[in-house]
Amino acid sequence: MGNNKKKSKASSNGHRSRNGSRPSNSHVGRDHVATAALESLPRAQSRGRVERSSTGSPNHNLRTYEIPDFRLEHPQFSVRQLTDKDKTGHEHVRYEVTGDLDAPVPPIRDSKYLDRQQAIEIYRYMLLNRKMEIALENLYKQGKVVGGVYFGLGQEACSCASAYALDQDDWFAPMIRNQGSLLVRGFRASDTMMQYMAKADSPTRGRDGTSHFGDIEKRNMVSPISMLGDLIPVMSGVALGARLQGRNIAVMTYIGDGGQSTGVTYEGINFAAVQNLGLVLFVESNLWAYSTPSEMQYRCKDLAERAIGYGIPGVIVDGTDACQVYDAAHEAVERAYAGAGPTLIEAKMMRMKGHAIHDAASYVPKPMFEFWKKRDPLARFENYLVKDKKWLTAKENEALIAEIEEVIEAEREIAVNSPMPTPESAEGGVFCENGCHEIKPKYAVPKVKKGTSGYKETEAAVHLK
Ligand SMILES: Cc1ncc(C[n+]2csc(CCOP(=O)(O)OP(=O)(O)O)c2C)c(N)n1
Ligand SMILES: [Mg+2]
Repeated sequence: MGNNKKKSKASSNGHRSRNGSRPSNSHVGRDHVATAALESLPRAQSRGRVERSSTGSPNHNLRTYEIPDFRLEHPQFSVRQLTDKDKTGHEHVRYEVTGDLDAPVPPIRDSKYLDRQQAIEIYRYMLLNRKMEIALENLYKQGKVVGGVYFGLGQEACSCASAYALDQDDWFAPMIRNQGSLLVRGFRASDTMMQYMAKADSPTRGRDGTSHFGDIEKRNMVSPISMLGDLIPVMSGVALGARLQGRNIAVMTYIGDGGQSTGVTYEGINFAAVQNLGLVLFVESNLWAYSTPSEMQYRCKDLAERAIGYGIPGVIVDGTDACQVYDAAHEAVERAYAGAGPTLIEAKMMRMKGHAIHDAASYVPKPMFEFWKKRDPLARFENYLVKDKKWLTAKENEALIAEIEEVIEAEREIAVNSPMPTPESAEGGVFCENGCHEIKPKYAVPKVKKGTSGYKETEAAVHLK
């Protein structure tokens, strides 16, 4: 990050528009474009639509695909890496953004499914999510946090509206940006606060300072796994387990634009695709992975396009629009219940803080923050509910905000007043001990086919030996 600029050299990573500048129905100039509405394609969203070659004869080798894109705007800008040399000859890397950063903020797209009460409820969770994270930042600054703090600023619509689409029997697995999803699933703000403070009453009783806890009893939550992508096969396995117990459930998890390139991500989605498991995968396309811009992470234009390779539906939504997020999640959940397999939902938005509290994100070009600040999911949804739909009066909105502030203050008190764990408690509850909890089928006793007693040695079995 050099200020003593001499000469700027663009890296070979090029200058490419990211964040989906192509209008949803513009297929001009693309060789492989294709077709499919989410609901109408139960398995794969690619269809071999026969194209005509330039001579007019049908080209049977050319497939076409389509990725539905529900956004009402397609931001047109890109980030490139430059290297500056300072007076002493030292090289400094910085990023530059170019493009249309003055575009007007689009409206919220009306939901096909949400009614007034549900929309307000999602807004309430988003408010809780935002205010909880402000409280967490203050707790950190007061020295009350053990370790770091992660934020989902700018991603509250993605976390809250997605989890809101799940039924009680469904499962979810959050990542670091999804503290809002936990609130929707019934965790309290004080749970997350106490967790960061490693308090005795925290979900892990002080054994973990961040978010590594789950709940297999009430809220059907698999603990976050820090190795990026590893939750995906685990969640596919949860869906498979439920199916063996006679149920098609939805299992929702999240992966970042950086994390989605890991090998295990591919394996997990592929397994869910082949087995038709109800995985609902949100790709949180927030333009950064640590300090690496998305331009330097992958070559395809939109990450939803990767769904084509898996043979599953992929859709794009504006991750700052709670209605779009909810609708896509709801349709994916319905597909899961129908046993129609996984869905990949790319939610485009921006990580509005650094990776965690230690990271000031000074490498992010300021105009990018300004562009996305105008697209703040909470402010946009508030405006939609109060001014566009008139589902909340200004007074009701004020009262709701005041109520949330009171709730967060009470939760903060609970968290601060919880004691630190006693040293001797550290020896228990780390490994599963006899009788610590019962592991039993959640939905029903798995149906197993009774095998015949005779085992036939087939060629495959011999080969496996
Ligand atoms: C397999 C693996 N590689 C690297 C890391 C270290 N790491 C943790 S978070 C992160 C960046 C993640 O970026 P992204 O997936 O875009 O998610 P975001 O932080 O933007 O939500 C990295 C590289 C990890 N946890 N796991
Ligand atoms: Mg990211």
